[in-house]
Amino acid sequence: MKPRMLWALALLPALSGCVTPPDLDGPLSDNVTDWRDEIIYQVMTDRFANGDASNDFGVNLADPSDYHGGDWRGLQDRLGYLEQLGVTCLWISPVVKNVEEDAGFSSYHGYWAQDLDRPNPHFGDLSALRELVDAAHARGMKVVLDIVTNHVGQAFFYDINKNGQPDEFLMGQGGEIVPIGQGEPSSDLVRVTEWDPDFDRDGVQSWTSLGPSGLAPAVFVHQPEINRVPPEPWPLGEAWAYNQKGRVTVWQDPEVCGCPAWGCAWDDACRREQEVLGDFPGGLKDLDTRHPYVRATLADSFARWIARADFDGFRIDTLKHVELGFWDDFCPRMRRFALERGKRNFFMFGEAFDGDDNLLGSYTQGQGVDSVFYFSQYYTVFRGALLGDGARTCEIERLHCRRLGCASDPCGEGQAFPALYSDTPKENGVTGEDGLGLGPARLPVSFESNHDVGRLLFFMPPAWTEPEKRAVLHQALAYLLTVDGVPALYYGVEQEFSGGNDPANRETLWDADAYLRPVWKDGHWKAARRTYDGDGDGEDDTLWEPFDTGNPTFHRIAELIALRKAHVALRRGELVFRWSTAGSGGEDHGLVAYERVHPDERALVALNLGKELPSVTRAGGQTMPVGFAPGAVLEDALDPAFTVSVAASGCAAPSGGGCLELELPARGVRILLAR
Ligand SMILES: [Ca+2]
Ligand SMILES: [Ca+2]
Ligand SMILES: [Ca+2]
Ligand SMILES: [Ca+2]
Repeated sequence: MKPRMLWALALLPALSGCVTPPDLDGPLSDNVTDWRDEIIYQVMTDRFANGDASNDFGVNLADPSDYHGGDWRGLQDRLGYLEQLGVTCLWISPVVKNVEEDAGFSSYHGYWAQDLDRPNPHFGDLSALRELVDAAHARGMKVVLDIVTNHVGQAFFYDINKNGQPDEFLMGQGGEIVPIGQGEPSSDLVRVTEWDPDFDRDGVQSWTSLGPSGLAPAVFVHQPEINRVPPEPWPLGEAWAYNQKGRVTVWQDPEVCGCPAWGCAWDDACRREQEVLGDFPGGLKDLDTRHPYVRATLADSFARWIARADFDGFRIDTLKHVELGFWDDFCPRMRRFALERGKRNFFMFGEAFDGDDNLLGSYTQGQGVDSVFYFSQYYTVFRGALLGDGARTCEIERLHCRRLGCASDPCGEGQAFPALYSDTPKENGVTGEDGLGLGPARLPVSFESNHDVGRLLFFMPPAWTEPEKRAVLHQALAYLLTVDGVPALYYGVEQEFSGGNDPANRETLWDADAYLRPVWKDGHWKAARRTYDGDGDGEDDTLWEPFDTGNPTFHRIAELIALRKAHVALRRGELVFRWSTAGSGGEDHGLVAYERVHPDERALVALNLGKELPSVTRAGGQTMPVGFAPGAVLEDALDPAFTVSVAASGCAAPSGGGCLELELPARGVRILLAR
């Protein structure tokens, strides 16, 4: 049967229940003026809000690895909450039908695709999804869909011993097979699971009692009770659609590729081969994305989701596990599809879970993604500088040098920095308000946490008090919402969630238990509802409610977003560093300051990352050069009682600018605008 006929058949049952099937060729809405104006909010749909009990099958709130019941209807019901926070764009979990469960875990996160053309019934039907997107658009909010092109769920096993069954056994160096429990454990025996065997560049090999027996057959299974059935649409149910090389092992063992203990270089050929062709951990089967039929199927399936639900962009999973050439093919197809239906500025940002700007920057070249999820910033700024003692804030400036280029090293240790991120707009790519294309270097998607890393509060030292932790969280949010690019918040940060690594960082927003904290009472620890000072009397006596909108962090985020919306400099201004420190100690220890410069206005943001002492922009008798004219009075947008004047001398001022001596308390932040 021809692929196109199968697609048509696959669509029919999925559409039952819809009043009107969506017109896949009809016009789409055009919603985005300039992506730098947007504030993304990442929602894990299953954990955000439960608006429809009728889809609560397989739900177990007590188990963090099970479905909890959140759905598109619930999200739609809570759009007012998000509007109050101020976010302008939802990024929702993958919507496609998944394998239900695997090894005791469920697919509540949505990353275990089984059918790319049908919605995940836990989240609702197609009409519920379309209603959510339409309701968001009616409020001026955009919706970005999370997609995976690299792999599907655990759909098949490799029948290494060719007995037709999925097995787990021990195997010696010579290929000898010893069933579990019937052999002596020895160092040259390895445990093999046919669901998830280790990487073999020649393809996963089979063995029989007679010895090597060629490629291990990929055997699809039929377990409809957990929806573990061959993936759809065609050819995703065919073995040849997969690379069949087994699970990437290079992460666990630096010696696999003969690399040093700290790991392989980003462009090491052996590392790249494993990352691109290996199965993703958890037995997620790697698609042969080089095959033209596979490419066509992925492009057609995801384009149909744009048409069905009127999405405004894609967040693309596992970017570095797909060959670079794929993105040069896939992304232009999506841009063309959206543009032909009247949707300009369709935005695609990719996730390469890696702190190396060489690697991240490589994805911004050519005609691939419009932007990347800014992992190098996450490690350098949020996990590094903000949680540190304030030493070497020049590393923050260096981060931006790697992206945009710098003539000299801000740490004073030598060389110039070439820009590693492309500043060349894509053909038919996203533009600013003036219609001119925006290159990836202008659009990194910044985040302080996401569903794959622990919450920022989780990583803060236990010795810090609650107010100290909150101050650092607020510094992080101030940086996130005043730096250039596109900021992305992870749901729950506004409720001060503090979960650790997956799944603890995927708290259930509507569940009162997610708002508990341990308190010492009557001689032992008890779980009690968190409280805060809601009326300003100095006592933390306001009970923290689910979807709380009165707590200090919800309030601070709303304030920062309102500032970003009100000041074009904070959204679209050039980023110019004014102050950073290269060593520890001294009166300027811990200070970092940057200006956002726009033709219409400028803003100055200063943070003291030091945890003990106040710090001042003065070193060697020189103060901070700023772009504001001498005599200008600057006011702190977060604390209007604070003002400071720009001096005519005291530094090497830029043309038209002046000098500023600014003191900040430990963990302090100021956002200064001309009064
Ligand atoms: Ca539900
Ligand atoms: Ca077997
Ligand atoms: Ca791959
Ligand atoms: Ca109070």
